[in-house]
Amino acid sequence: MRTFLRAAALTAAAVAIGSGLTVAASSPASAAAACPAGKYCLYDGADYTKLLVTSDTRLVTWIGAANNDKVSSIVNNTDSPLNLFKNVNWDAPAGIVAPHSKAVMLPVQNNNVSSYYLY
Ligand SMILES: [Ca+2]
Repeated sequence: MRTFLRAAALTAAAVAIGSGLTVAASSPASAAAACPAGKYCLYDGADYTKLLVTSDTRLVTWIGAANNDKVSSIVNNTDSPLNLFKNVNWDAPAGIVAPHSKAVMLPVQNNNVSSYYLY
């Protein structure tokens, strides 16, 4: 019984250490810093977590089924504004993220991006 308890305690400690590392790696500062120079990054999380897209593609008429209506925060590390739209084919503007800046989607635009262009 005593041995079993010690093993359980060690396992719990290992899980706690693992969780701590995960939290540190996904903090807002490190996530934003992780978006490469010259690229934009789209995140599902409102705090620059849960990365969906890292790209420098200029014209995207459809974000794709896996990423549709999920974008909650954006890092734009390019030299151009990133123009976001609620519908496919750049219909219904949802905001513009200036070059070399980051933004969290307003509640009314949150989880509502379906297309975008960088220009
Ligand atoms: Ca989201």
